[in-house]
Amino acid sequence: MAVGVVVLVVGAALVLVPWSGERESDHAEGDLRQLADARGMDLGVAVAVDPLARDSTYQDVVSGNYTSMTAENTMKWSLVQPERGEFDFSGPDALVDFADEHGMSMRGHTLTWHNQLPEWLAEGEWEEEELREVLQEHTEALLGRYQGRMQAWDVINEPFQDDGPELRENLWLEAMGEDYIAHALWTANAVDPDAELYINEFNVEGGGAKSDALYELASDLLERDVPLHGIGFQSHFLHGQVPDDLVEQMERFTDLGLDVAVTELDVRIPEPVGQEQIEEQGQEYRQVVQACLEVERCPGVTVWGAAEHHSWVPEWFPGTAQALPFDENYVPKPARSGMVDALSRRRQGRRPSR
Ligand code: 9MR
Repeated sequence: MAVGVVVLVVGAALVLVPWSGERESDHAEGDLRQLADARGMDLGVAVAVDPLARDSTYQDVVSGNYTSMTAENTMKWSLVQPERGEFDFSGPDALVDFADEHGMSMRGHTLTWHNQLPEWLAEGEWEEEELREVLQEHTEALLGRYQGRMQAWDVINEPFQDDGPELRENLWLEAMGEDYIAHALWTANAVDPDAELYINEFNVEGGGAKSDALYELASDLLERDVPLHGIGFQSHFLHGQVPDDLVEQMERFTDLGLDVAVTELDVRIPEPVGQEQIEEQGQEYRQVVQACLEVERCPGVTVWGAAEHHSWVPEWFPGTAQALPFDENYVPKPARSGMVDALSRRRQGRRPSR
């Protein structure tokens, strides 16, 4: 086997990657999209507007491997309503149209969050009633525009503090109190009654105090008949730290009657990234897809980006890289094969087709 060294430019860093000339034939090939469809599972990818408009390889990777798309940024508040009452739907329209043209489903991301808010909203001093009006207008405009075309919406994004069980002190909480969560879900449900409504969170995939707090919140909302349908396990993992008990953690929530989707999967590897870690990462992707297949109410897994050069990881976690199933040349990695492998395994008595 020819083993060389390829110099990759990852962000600002140079990374030496031992590269196997036969690596593709070493791993499971297969039509990822077809396999996911056959297993009744959504396999999604977060997409960005620019490469989707201009880069035909990007388009092929997205539509050739995945069954579903999430808007990585373009449906966020700062881009949709940059000034109060002024909406820009060019990006969201492009994504939703692409999904329709390619027979893909869409997850909407996101409605209430503390990040990527326009200045007028982030810096305003809001009384409860006025902020409710703002949320109502935005929900009607955004969710209303795509009503019937979105499978799911992340209505509540990252409601808890990064590492803690306390609710995050965002502007929604400050103006409306804890009930902003129920209120946003009711508002979204009234506008798009067909969409599955989610709370999407990170650092909850392996249990712990934050996960317990999310569990309490979800239980409380369901007891009050609030329209909450699913929990998103974001799943931004560090290589070597994919939780072993992912299935149990998901089932804790599905036992409440909720769906649990993996919504933002990536597995970042500390540099220098070698072939061994790339191979191990393949098993980690396999593990996550397999976990979703084992959990009856897991509708699917979404990876957070089409290829390395579109990943948020190198910029946000300097010193780590190669978190996705395709590299910066759109070459599929063992991570893709790991997903193929999980989807190809015969299992008994599994999911009814959707
Ligand atoms: O991937 C997104 C990146 O391009 C943006 O700069 C960033 C801004 O906060 O948001 C990223 O997406 C986040 C997602 O919306 C919510 N969960 C965490 C994701 C990674 O930061």
